[in-house]
Amino acid sequence: MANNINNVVKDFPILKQRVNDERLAYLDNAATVQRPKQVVAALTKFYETDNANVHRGVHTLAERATRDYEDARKKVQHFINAGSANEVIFTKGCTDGLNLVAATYGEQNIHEGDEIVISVMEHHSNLIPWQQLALRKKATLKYIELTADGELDMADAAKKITDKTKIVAVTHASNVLGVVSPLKQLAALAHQHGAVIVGDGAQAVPHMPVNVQDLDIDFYAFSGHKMMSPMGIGVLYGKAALLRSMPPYQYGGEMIADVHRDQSTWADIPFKFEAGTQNIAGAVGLGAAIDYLNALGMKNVQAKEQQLVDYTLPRLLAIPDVEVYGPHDPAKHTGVLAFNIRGLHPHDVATAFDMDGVAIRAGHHCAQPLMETLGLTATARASFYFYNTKEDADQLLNAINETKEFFKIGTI
Ligand code: C6P
Repeated sequence: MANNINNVVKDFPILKQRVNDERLAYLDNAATVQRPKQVVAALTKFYETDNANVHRGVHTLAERATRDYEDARKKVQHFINAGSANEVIFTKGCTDGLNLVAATYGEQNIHEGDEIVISVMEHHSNLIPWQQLALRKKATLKYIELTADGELDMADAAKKITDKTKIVAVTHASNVLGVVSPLKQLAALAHQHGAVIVGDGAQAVPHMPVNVQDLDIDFYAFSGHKMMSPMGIGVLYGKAALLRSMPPYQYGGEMIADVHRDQSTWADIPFKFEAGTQNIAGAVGLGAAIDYLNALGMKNVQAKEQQLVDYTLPRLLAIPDVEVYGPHDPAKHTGVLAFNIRGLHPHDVATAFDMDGVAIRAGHHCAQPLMETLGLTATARASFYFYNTKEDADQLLNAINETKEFFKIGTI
């Protein structure tokens, strides 16, 4: 198991390849990260020795698969410091978890005239479920605005969250601006007004220590694939009392207590929310990814990414004709760096970078209301994970300068 954060690239064979005859600098980690050998090995072991359906069989493989799946749940519990493993629901991913809350808690508790408060920097996954719920219920959707620096405006939050607010749903870390929301303060504010708070942890859990009990958050969703698990597995954390009060999300096998011709009763949490055969191997892979992160230490993961931002952000800001979004102070920035080169479409920038072996993302990043707020249609975005190096950062900075030269930006 790797535990020296500066010597981890050896665990990621995919990073050693060349792309377009250049060294690969993989800087699209906000979209999805790469998997270490240890996670792939855990999946292989599961499929080669333990694979079976869970909770149903009494044979040895079924018992082993059930143990592996429930062990993964306990690993998630400890990783985010949930009070109990039954507050951890396995989902398809962050989007699925947020939709679950809107379709169950939201459907049950939002009525005409109620208010739902989100922020303008939300990813569509933490926006559309609330927008559509508000439309269905004739409720009002309100947006917390940003400060000039691109941070969540807490003064505006204090105005927008009122006694009419029933749900506050805010991202923990932005996938565009690279800012972290003061979720603990928001939770206190929401609770003062009798509202519940939902956190979108997609860009937070992989990158920093997260403690759901300390945040006093009611629901918190994230995806495994952004923290090295297979795709198609994610987690919804919810406080047990709230989860127990909610109707099921989907109906079918596994989520029932008793089924009769005319009526049925439901299993206790978390199973009430896990209808049908789940992504068992995905959960096992997520458990292995958590083992890997624990061996590194989440404080070290966060510190390593901060070093990369401390190095890259001032250099990015110093390049003429480059505009960087979000705070310019590296201490206020996660490893997500969104920028534009004057006169160039971000898609052309990303294509040009690919020729230099630099993988970044370009587009609206599933945050169109944020783009509208910033007066943009799209940005380029480089995003770090702990396995990135100063060499990757230099390759990014060189790609910017080369692309500017190629398109004669700043010379005409
Ligand atoms: N953002 C990005 O490149 P899923 O697709 O369910 O794993 O995650 C959705 C999601 C929710 N919230 C935030 C803050 C996110 O960043 C994402 C995924 C990717 O920015 C894909 S659009």
